[in-house]
Amino acid sequence: MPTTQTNKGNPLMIQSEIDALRGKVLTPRNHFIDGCTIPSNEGRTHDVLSPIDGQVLTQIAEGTPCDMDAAIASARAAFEDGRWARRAPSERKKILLKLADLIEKHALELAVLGVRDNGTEITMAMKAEPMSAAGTFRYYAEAIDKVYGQIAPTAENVLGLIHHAPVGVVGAIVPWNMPMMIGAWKLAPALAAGNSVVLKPAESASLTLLKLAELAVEAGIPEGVLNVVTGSGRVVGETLALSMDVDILVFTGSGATGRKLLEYSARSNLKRCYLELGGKSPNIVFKDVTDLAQAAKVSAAGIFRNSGQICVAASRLLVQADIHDDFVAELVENAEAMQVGDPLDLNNHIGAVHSLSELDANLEFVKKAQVEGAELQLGGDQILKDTGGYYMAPTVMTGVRSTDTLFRNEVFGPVLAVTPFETEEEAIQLANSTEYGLSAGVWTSNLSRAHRMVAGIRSGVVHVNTYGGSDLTVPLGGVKQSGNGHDKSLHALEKYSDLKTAWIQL
Ligand code: TXE
Repeated sequence: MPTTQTNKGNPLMIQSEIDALRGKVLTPRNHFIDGCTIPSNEGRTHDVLSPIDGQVLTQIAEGTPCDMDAAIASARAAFEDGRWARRAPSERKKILLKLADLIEKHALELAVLGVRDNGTEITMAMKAEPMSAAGTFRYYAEAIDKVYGQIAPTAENVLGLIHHAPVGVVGAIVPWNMPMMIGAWKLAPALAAGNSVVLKPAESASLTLLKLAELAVEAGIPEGVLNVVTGSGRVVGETLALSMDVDILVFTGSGATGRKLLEYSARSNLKRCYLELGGKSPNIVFKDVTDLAQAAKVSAAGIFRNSGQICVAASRLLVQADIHDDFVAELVENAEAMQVGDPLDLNNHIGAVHSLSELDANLEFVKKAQVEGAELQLGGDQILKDTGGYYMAPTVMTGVRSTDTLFRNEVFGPVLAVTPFETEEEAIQLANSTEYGLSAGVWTSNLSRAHRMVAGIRSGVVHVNTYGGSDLTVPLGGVKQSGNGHDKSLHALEKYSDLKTAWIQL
């Protein structure tokens, strides 16, 4: 490959630079507590495997309850002495803007590090990880000195002031898909609002967030305000969630873990829990779609990019019966044109599945769907086995009924379930017949129908004549068992502050 090859969407990316970074030997990583890198108190580590080739990439500290308690104590001390919380918003803004600049300066290094850790194709990772994280820090930095309190319309002899007060210590637990982007969605508004944070990354994708914490201190965020503890969910995640000294929990991950967090909250200090728990998002194509070819192309990208490991992935295609066969054929053609392989090769459109267990689970879903009567139109198998990595072909299954496992359960892999429908009412009924409600898509040239669909679909976001690609200005959050609360937009700030009333007799 010529060393000057760049990616059109990301002119910053040059293959030779990516290749140089991918060869970098990674020393084992410690926790980041109180502004320092600190090993596990028992000295234990665990191997981090790269999904690119299944080889050991490095080791990270295997956290203990003691490590987590130290991080929480550090965050609590930082909050109580006001080293960050009591700084003027305009000062916090300056520091967070500097952090955004530092992330951007290290963007390629962070993107490659993240891809080696989690397998996302670099073309997506660059944009969705460091660049998106930098944008998120910038957004909340710029916002925070424009947030005013209120004066209540009281009688003349009293003054009712409504302040926004930081909540205290925020526990953030994030997953392995898009750790920087999702991490920044939590960290940026939490820090902007003056809180301290203890972050627990996924055990299999901690590296970029550890680097981010170092950059935060370099930018001027005081020690103890942002701590990162690595290790298993069952040990350090549970300790964080059960802590009496953590005021709120923010989480993205599975429904099963979300349930546990609510339980831990009830068993401890009733801390608020905001949960983003994935989805089984319907992407609905009507026969009056304006541009069938474009809809098929976007729909393929909506499920297959990042091997389907995106919470809002368009994993259920509901297509009006009259155009079912044509649309599926067009979509399959697009999927076939998407090249799967080494995620650090700019030529590839789809990288690796994150782990062997995720890959096995994906293949199991395909098998079960076949047993339940669905037809395999494309893919269905592991590919590129000789690389030692975890790769799966884009998979399209038709004839999936609303009672089938594949229709109802999140696969979190490159597996599309296709179901035909006849009428608008049936489309809405099918769209709403899972326990999830995170994202949806509607393709139609009928404006009235588009509005009716937006109103009828129970979901946090409904895309019309597109899928994905929304920016920071709009909230992202689920309804039903996809969770509660919102990341992104000014609304996210609401989670990270309490309303505090001062009632003053004049
Ligand atoms: O999730 P977990 P996993 C879905 C997706 C995927 C499935 C399993 O369907 O196939 O979940 O993925 C921490 N107390 N999503 O196992 O376990 C864990 O260490 C406290 C959708 O990776 O929920 C990690 O940091 N924390 C999703 C985080 O929770 C605990 C993204 C998420 O891991 C814990 C990821 C515990 N008891 C998976 N157990 C999305 N919404 O995008 C685990 N953790």
